[in-house]
Amino acid sequence: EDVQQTYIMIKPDGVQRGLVGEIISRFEHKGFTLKGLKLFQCPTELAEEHYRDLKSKSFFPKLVKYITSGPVVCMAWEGPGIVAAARKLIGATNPLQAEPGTIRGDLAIQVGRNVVHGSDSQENGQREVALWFKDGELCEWTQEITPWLRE
Ligand code: DAT
Ligand code: MG
Repeated sequence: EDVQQTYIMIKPDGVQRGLVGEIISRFEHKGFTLKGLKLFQCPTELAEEHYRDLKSKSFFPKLVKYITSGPVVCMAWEGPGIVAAARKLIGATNPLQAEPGTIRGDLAIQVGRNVVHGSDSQENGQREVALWFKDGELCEWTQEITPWLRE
């Protein structure tokens, strides 16, 4: 079975707007497994490393300022095919293009305030979980309802 890990982050606008519970619920209700969770004030260097592939973009300084503008909620989630599935739950980068029913499609109106991040590949899922969580911050646990979610 194709069990993967992905890094999901509720951005400062999501925290300020009181959307933390709503966003976590989307992943919980889907049936994925939470492996790590924390409220965290992100330092500039970490935001720059997280978004290193976008360093050459004109919006990069604004993006780093936004991500560091208040606490974020960092999450590691696990499940079969979760990297692509989480991207679908999140919706398109531009919330006005995101389908209704997705997090961004339902809860946001602007690319610069799109409330949530999700890793875009299995490799980045591994990289980002390792970047945002220290050893010991992830929890190894058995979700007892798993047989009701997966056969
Ligand atoms: P995603 O977050 O959907 O993976 P991305 O990795 O291409 O999108 O970009 C990371 C973030 O950068 C995105 O969530 C919001 C911001 N961003 C992307 N394109 C932008 C643009 N054209 N103008 C302003 N911000 C942008
Ligand atoms: Mg991305």
